[in-house]
Amino acid sequence: DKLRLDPPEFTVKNYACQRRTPLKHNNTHLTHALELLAESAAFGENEGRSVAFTRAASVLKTLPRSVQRIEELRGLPCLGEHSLRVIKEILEYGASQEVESTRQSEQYQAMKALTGIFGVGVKTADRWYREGVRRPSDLMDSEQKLNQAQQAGLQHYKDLNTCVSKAEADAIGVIVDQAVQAVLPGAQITLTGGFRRGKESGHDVDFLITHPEEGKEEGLMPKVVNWLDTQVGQKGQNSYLESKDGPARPPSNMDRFERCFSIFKLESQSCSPPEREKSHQWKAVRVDLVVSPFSQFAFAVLGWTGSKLFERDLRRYAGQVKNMSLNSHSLFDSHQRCFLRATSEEEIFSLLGLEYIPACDRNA
Ligand code: DCP
Ligand code: MG
Repeated sequence: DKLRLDPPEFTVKNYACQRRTPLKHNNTHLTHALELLAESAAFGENEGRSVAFTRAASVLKTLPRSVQRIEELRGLPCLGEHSLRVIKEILEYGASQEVESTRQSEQYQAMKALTGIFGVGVKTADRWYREGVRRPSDLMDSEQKLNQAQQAGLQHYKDLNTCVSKAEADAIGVIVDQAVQAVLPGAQITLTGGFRRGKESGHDVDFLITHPEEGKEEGLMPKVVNWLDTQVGQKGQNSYLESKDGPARPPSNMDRFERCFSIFKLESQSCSPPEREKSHQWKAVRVDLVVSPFSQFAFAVLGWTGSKLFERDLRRYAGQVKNMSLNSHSLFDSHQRCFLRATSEEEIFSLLGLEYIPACDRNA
C-alpha cells in the first residue's frame, strides 16, 4: 500500500519526440537485452512486437540513473508486461533466460549474419534460412541467385560489418562534396543519420544534398554517381565501388527523394600516407545519398536524422495528437487542409507544438 501512495520515481512522456534521449545513458545492460528481443521479433516479421520492445528500451534510455528495482518503473509509459518481466529477471539474476536463449539460437544467429549482407532484407534472409543457408559463406558456392548489390555485399562482408568511424565519415564527406561541387557548384551537403546525432560510429554514412536555388537539384543523383564512378581505377585513390538505387525502403514509406545506396572504397584512415602507399590498405564503406529540393530541406533533415524510433514517434504524434501528417517532404494540417511551410527543424517542432529537441537528444 505504501508503494502505491509514493509518487513515481521517474516521469517520462509518451512519445519519443517529447523527450530527450542522449547517446550515453545509464541502463545499457537492460536496453541491449530488450533491443535483442526487438531485433529477433523483426527477424520473425513481427513488427508490432519489435516496436514494443524498442519502445520499452527507449524509455529506459531517458532515465537519469540506472534502475535498481522493478518498482522504480511504476507509472512509466511503453513498458508492457513482457518487457517488465525481462527487466525484472535481469535486475534479479543478472540475465534473462529468454534473451540468452534467443542470442544463442541458430535462427537468430543466421538471420543476424544474413541480414548483415548489404542488399539482403528480412524476407530474403528468412527464405534462405528455410532453404538451409546459415552463413554468408554458404552463399558462395550455392545455387542461390544474388543480385548485384548482394554480390557486392558478400564480397565486402567483413568491411561492411565493421563500424564506420566519425573520421571515416568525415573523409567520405570530403569525397562526396568534391563530386557534388564538380557537377553542381553551390550545392550543399549535410551529414545526417547517426553521426548528426553525435554517434562516434555507425553502420553507414548518410548525406543529404540540396541547392539553394530550387530546381537546380533535379537530376543531380545520376550525375553525382557518374562522377564518382569515373574515379574508379585511379590507383591508390578513394573511389566508388557500387551503387544500388532506390526504392529499397518499404512502399509504405512516403519518401520520394532521389536516393542512392552506395559502397565507397576508402583509404585506411589509421595509417600514414607512405604506409598506405605500400600496403594499399582500404576499406569498403556504405554511403547513403539523398537529394532534396531546397523548399523541403528542413523536413528532409528532420526525417533523415533519426533515430528510427524518434522518426516513427514524430509521425505518430503529428497524426494522433495534432491531426497533421508529417513526412520527409512536408507537414500537412488535415484540419485546415493545407501544407505548413518551414525552413528549419525548430520551426517544424514549433508547428507541431513540441519543445525543440536537438539532434544529440534524438537517440531514442
Ligand atoms: N530512416 C527512417 N526510416 C527508415 C530508414 C531511415 O526514418 N526506414 C531515417 C532515420 C535514420 C536515418 O534515416 O536515423 C538514417 O538511417 P540509418 O539506417 O543509416 O540509421 P542511423 O544513421 O540512425 O544509424 P546507423 O548509425 O546504424 O547508420
Ligand atoms: Mg546511418
